[in-house]
Amino acid sequence: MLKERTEQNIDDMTIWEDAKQMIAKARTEGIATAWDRLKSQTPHCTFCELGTTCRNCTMGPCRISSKPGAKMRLGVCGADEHVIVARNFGRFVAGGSAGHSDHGRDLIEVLEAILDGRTTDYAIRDEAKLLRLAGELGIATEGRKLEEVARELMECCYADFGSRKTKLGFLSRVPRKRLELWNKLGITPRGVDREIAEMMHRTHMGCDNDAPNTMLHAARTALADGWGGSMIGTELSDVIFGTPTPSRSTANLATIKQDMVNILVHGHNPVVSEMILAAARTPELVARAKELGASGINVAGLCCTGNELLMRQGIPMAGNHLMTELAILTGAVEAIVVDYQCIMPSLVQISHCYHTRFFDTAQKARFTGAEHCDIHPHNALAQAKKIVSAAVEGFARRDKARVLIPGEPVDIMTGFSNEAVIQALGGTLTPLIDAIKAGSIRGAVGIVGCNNPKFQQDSMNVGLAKELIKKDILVLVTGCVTTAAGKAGLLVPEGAEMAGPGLKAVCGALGIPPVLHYGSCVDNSRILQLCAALANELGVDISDLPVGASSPEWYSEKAAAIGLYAVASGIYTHLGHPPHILGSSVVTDLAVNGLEDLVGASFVIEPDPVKAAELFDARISMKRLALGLSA
Ligand code: XCC
Ligand code: SF4
Repeated sequence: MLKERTEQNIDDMTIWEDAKQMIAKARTEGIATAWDRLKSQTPHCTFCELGTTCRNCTMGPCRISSKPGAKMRLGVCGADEHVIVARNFGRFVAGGSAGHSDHGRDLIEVLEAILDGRTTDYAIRDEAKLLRLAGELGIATEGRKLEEVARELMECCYADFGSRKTKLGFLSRVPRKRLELWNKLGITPRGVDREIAEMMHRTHMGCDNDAPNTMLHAARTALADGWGGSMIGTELSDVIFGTPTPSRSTANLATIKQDMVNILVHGHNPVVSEMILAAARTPELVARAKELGASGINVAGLCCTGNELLMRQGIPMAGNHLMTELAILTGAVEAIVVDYQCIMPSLVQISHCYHTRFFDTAQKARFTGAEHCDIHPHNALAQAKKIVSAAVEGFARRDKARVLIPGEPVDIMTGFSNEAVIQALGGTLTPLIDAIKAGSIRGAVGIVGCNNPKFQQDSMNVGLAKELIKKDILVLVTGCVTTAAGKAGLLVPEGAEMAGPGLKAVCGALGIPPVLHYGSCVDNSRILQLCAALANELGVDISDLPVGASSPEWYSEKAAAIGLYAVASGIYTHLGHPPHILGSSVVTDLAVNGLEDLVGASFVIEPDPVKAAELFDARISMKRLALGLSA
C-alpha cells in the first residue's frame, strides 16, 4: 500500500488514546488512513467547496464565479450560482434520503419473507409493537389474526414508497399545526421514492430554476426520509428484532479481544449483523473456536449496524466512523462483515495488509477485492455461519507479533427506545414533562452523525455533549456520536457527575445517564417521534419545544437529509461546518435565516462546541419563556 508521509501531529487528529496508538502503528507499518488521503486531496477545489460547479449536462461542466469582474457568471444554459447550489444541495439530500429509505425498504422485504414463509431465520419478535403500529396507521386490529394485520402493515409501508398517496402513513404522529404548515408550503411528503425521483427531475437542466423552490422540495424529500424511510426502518427493525430495552455494554478498541476470534460488523442494516451474531453464538462454531485455541467468538460493532446490535443485543462497540480503519490495524480482527453505507473502500486494502477477511453481503454494495457472500432472508443464517466459520478458521493465521490492542474498554448504557423511556417513567411522558416544566431538565438536544478527518475526531461531538449537560440540557445520541459519548464516560449514570444540578438529580432518581443512547442514524426517527409526542401532549407545535439537534462532525449525504428533516420538522439544528452551499447567498441565507420564518427553525453553523452550547442555551431559554416557563 502506498505510504503517505504525514507531518500532521497525531494529537491534533483525534482526542482518543486508542486512536492515537493505532495511527502511530499505521505510520510504522506504512499503512495509509483517511487522514493521509485527506492531506493528498488538500487544498480542495474552491468552486466545489462553494457548491458552484455543475455537471448536470454535457454543455458543461460549468463553474460560476460571482467575484466582481469575473466572466463566468452563468453556466452555458444560463443557470446562476443560486440555481446551481440549490440543485447540488437538492441532489445531495436526495442521496441521503435514498440511503436511509432503501434501508427501510429492506426491512419491509424481510417482513414479507416472514409472512410468505420464505424464511425461518427471521421472525416477528415484538407482536405488541406490530399491533400498536397498525393502530397508528389506521389498520383494524380487533379480532384479526396477527398475520393478517402484519400483511396490511407491510402493504401500508410499501405504499409509502410509491406515488399514489397524498401523505405518508406515519404523518399520523405529526402535530396538527405542523401538518397544516407543511400543506400550506406544499412540502407534505407524499411518497419516499416519489420525492427522491422528483428531486432528480427538478434538477435536470431546464426544470426547477428557482433556488428557494428547489430548497423547499429538498425539505420535502428529507421529510420523506425522516417520517417515511427511516421511521419504517426503525419501527420494522423493532418488530423483527425486538424493541430495545436498557442494558449495559462496553466501547472502544479494547472491546477487540486478544484471546478471542474477533468479527467486526460494519454498515447499517441489522438484517445482516443480527444473523452474524446469531451464527457466532451457535455452539458448534464456539466449540471449533475453542478447539483452535481461542476462548470464544467476539462480535463487536462499528458505525450504525453496531448501534443496532448494541441497542438490542448489547454487543460492544469497537468504534465509530474514523475508528473503522484503525480497528483492523489492531491486527486482531479475523473478519469484517459489511452491508452498506459509510464503509470506506480502503478497509478492503487494509484488511489485505493483515490476515483479516473482508466479506461484503449485499448485491447493491460490492467492494472490489472483497469476498462476496450474498445474504437474503431465505439463506441468511446459513450464509452467516459460513462467514463466521471462515473467521474462526483464520484465528490460527493471526500474526501475534503485529497485534496491538490499546487500553481497557469503557462501560456504557444503551437501549433507550421511546417505549423503554416511557416505561421507565411509569407509563407516561408526564414525569418528563414535569421535569421540563420545573426546569430540572431545561430542554433536550439530539447530537447525531459522523466523524470527518477535517476535524479533530470527536472533539466537537464530546465537547458539545459535555457543555450541554452542564446547562441541564438532556442529550440524546445516535450514530457515530454514540461511541464518542461512551468513550467520554457520558453513557453511564455516573456521567451525571458532569451534569448541572437539575439534570444530575433527575439522573440520580431514575438511575439513567445524562446522555441517552437512542440508536443508529435511522433511529433519529425515534427522536422525531418523541418530539411529536411531547408537542401533542402539550398541545403545541414541535417548533415551540425547548429542543434542538446537532451534527457537529458530519460528513455524509444522510446527515444532510437528517439535518434538513429536523429543521423542516421545527427543530433548531446546529452543524459544525456548512454543506457546500456558501457560493449562493440566497441558499445560505435561506438555510440560516429564511427557514425560521417558513418552518419555525433554521440551521446554525458553529465550529466551536462551547459557543454552540451557548446558542442552544439561548434558544432553549427563549422557547421556555414563550411556553410560560422559567428560562
Ligand atoms: Fe455513517 Fe451511520 Fe455518519 Fe456514522 S453517523 S459516519 S452517516 S455510520 Ni450515521
Ligand atoms: Fe452547465 Fe447548465 Fe449544463 Fe449545469 S445544466 S453543466 S450549468 S449548462
